[in-house]
Parts: sequence; C-alpha cells; structure tokens
Amino acid sequence: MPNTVNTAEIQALDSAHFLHPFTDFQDLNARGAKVITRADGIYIWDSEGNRLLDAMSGLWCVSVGYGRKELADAAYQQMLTLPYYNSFFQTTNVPAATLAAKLASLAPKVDGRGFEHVFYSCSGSESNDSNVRMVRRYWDLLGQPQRKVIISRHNGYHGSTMAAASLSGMSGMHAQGDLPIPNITHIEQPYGVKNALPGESADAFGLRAAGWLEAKILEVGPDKVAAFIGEPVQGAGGVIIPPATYWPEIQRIVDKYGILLISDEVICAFGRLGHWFAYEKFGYKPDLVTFAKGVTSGYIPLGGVLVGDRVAKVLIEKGGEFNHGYTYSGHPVACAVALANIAIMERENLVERVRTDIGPYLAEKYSALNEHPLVAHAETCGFVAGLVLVKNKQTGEVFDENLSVGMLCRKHCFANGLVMRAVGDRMIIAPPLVMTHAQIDKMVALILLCLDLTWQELKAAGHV
Ligand code: PXG
Repeated sequence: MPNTVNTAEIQALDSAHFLHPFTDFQDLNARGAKVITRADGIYIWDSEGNRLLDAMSGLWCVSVGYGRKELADAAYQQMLTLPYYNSFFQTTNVPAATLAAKLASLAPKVDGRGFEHVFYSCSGSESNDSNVRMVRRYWDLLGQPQRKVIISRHNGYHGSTMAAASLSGMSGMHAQGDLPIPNITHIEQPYGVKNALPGESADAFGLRAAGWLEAKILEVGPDKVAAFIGEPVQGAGGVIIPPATYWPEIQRIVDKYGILLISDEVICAFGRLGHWFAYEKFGYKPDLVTFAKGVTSGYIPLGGVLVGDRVAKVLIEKGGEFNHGYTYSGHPVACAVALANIAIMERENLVERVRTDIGPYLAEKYSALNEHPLVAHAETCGFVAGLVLVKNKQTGEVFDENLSVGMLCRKHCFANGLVMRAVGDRMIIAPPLVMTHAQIDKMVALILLCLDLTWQELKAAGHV
C-alpha cells in the first residue's frame, strides 16, 4: 500500500492539539509521536513504511489480530440497522441482550454460582467505577452500610477514572489528584522477585502474600470491609504471575470474612490465559468480573461487569432503581462487534489453542531466554510473558533505576521491528492469540536480538 501520510504534518497537528494519555507532553512534542497508519494480522505499520511485529496486541486487546473484515462488517451492518439507542428507559436492543446471554453462557459456574447478568460500560475504568457502586449498593441493601472499604494491591492497575485510579496501586497516579478517594486501601502485591524472602519457596511466598489481605482486613475491621479486587495476573504492573497457592488462599480469606471478591479480568479474560475467564484457571469464585479490551479485540470500545448471582439477586430483588449507568451502556454497535469477535474466537478455537498449543509453545521458547546473560525469571502464563533485566544473574542484582534499562531495550525493539513493553526493568508481551508457531519463533528471535543489542550497549558503557 503506498505511503500517503505526511509524517511531519501529522506530528505537528498532534503536538499542537492532542494531549496523549500517561504522557509527558513536552517530552513527546520534542520527539514527535510515531504515526501508526495501518495494521494487518500481527503487524502494524508507521507512516515511514516501517513494519513492526505487535507483541502487545495494541494495548493487550487485539486478540484476533488486525484486519478482520468480519468485525468491520458487523459494525457496518449494525450501524445501518440501529446505530444507537439507549437502554435507560425500558428499552433494549438485539445485540446487547444477545451478548449478555452469550457472556453468561461463557462464564463457568463455580460451586453452583454463575454469572447470569451483565452491566455494560465502555471501558475497564468505567467498569471498575461500576463495581464500586454495585459493591456499596449491595452492602447497603443488606443493611450493612458500614461496609465501605475496598482492598486492592500496590502496583495493581484498575483504570484511570477517580475510583478506578484509586483502586489502582500506582503511587505516581495517586500523587496527582488527591487519590485514593476515601475507603480504598492497598496491600503489597504477590511479586516474588521483589517481595519473597531469601530461600522462601514460591508456594510459601504465595500463602504469605495472601496473608497480607487477612492482616489488612483485621487492621481495617472485618465489619467495615466490602470487597477485595485483584487482577488474576497483574498486567500493566509488569505481568506479575502469582504463585499457585495465592488465589486459593485469597478465596479462603474472603470466605472467612464474608467479603466480596472482584476479579479484574480486563486483560486476562477472553482467552488471554487459555480460558474465557481467568478465575477458572486459578480456581477462585469471584462475585464480580471486570472485562473490556479482548471482548471486542479492541476494534471498538466496550467494557462491563459480569455480575455474580449472589450480588445480582440482591440488586434485583431488594434494590429498586439503581441510579447508575452510561449513555453508551449496551451500545448496539459495540455489542454486535463483540458477538462477531466471540464468534471468530469460537470458530478458530482460540481459547483452547492458547491453553493446549501456542501457550505451552511460548512457554518452552521463553524458558530458553533464561540462558541470556541479561535475563532472569523469564516466564509465561497462557499468552502473556515477562522477564526481568538484571545486572548480575548469579546474585539477582538489578540495574540502577536511572539507567532505564527497560526503555533502552524497548528502543532496540522498536528499531528492529518489534513492539515490546517495558515496565521498569521488566520486559513484557501479550501477543495476538492467532499467532502461528513460525510467528512465535520469529518473535522470540527478535526478542533475543534486542536483548543482545541491549547487553552490548550496556557492556560498551561499562554497566555490565
Ligand atoms: N483494569 C485492568 C486490569 C486493566 O489492565 C483497566 C482496568 C482500565 O481499562 P481502560 O479501558 O479504562 O483503559 C486496564 C487497562 C499498560 C496499560 O501500560 C494497561 C491498561 C491501560 C493502559 C495502559 O500496560 N490496562
């Protein structure tokens, strides 16, 4: 396809008018944003004609890959039929009702408890705001209005609206805008590299990390705690995969104190970990499940919450009017695209493929990266993966933060046609679920090349 975009012109418009999310505006304006012009399969192209293998699926969302005509057709047809109608005043639409039923059928029941209801939004952030509203309403309706506190984790990410940013455990976010809002508090994350004791086994660490929840419940007062929220695997925090003992112990603790459990699966649902919903993989029983991103493969904004039966029953039977919702709750075009996206995933068996084929294949390839002198803890879970860049493999010594080693590695990735994300000194990927074995080989070869180039640059500067 000919390159018809004038890069300098778009960059000038961009720096003059577009305030980007999570961006140092001056810094970006000095560099000029990379202009992404098109995409196909697992590749994106910039305005200079460079092709990049997108190992981040956009931002953890383009599960079925780029260029799926079926999704464009679904949007087009729905726009012609019914582009918009609200669902506030006793009306519904065909895609929203159909998708709600489909999601209910995809969410596995645990111990007889399922998810027969869905509350729609447009994003993960809004969905988590809805969670806060639903959790508080639930306890009010049960005559326990003092249960207000929601416990979350440091370095967790739950979005960027006021409530979602408060649930998030990112200190940089809290420092701007007087966050967290009241009645949200945090515990430490189950990140063994940072928080395990010397010689402590992963299983023992998982139990100890879950124990921080019980300690916090006791500190706050068990009768004041409303819910605990966590990502099955922490995504934006750097692909932090908890030990196998962690989630079952969290479940035991929330059961013991009778508090609600929110599984934020904005990244982990829709096949990313080899299951439609990730709570199934880790064997816990959430009351609310946040979703977004993968539900439409990012082709159009859609988010929502799977509302578990015990919460739904109270909201429906005792609730009266629930004074909460969005103009675009149950947007017909977004829901039609989601249905088409799920149809592709079912037809191509993508969820099972992650579980039994490409997930294990990626795990095998990734474990070999542990041989690299710069790498520690290369590990995968389903189709996400992370590794730590270390100064000394034997001792586990990390680099001085000021060296921004992750960003250095990311620079080499971009220059060599690979999109990989750096979170501090962790390099992470979440590739499209349609990758072939040959494409996985190619991606891992590119990762190795970029690790080598990073190593050489650090060596030349005397840092290793
Ligand atoms: N929960 C989780 C677990 C997420 O990963 C959100 C909520 C918020 O979703 P919205 O749609 O409001 O953005 C997310 C979003 C990153 C990065 O740097 C990750 C996200 C968003 C932006 C950047 O990895 N995840």
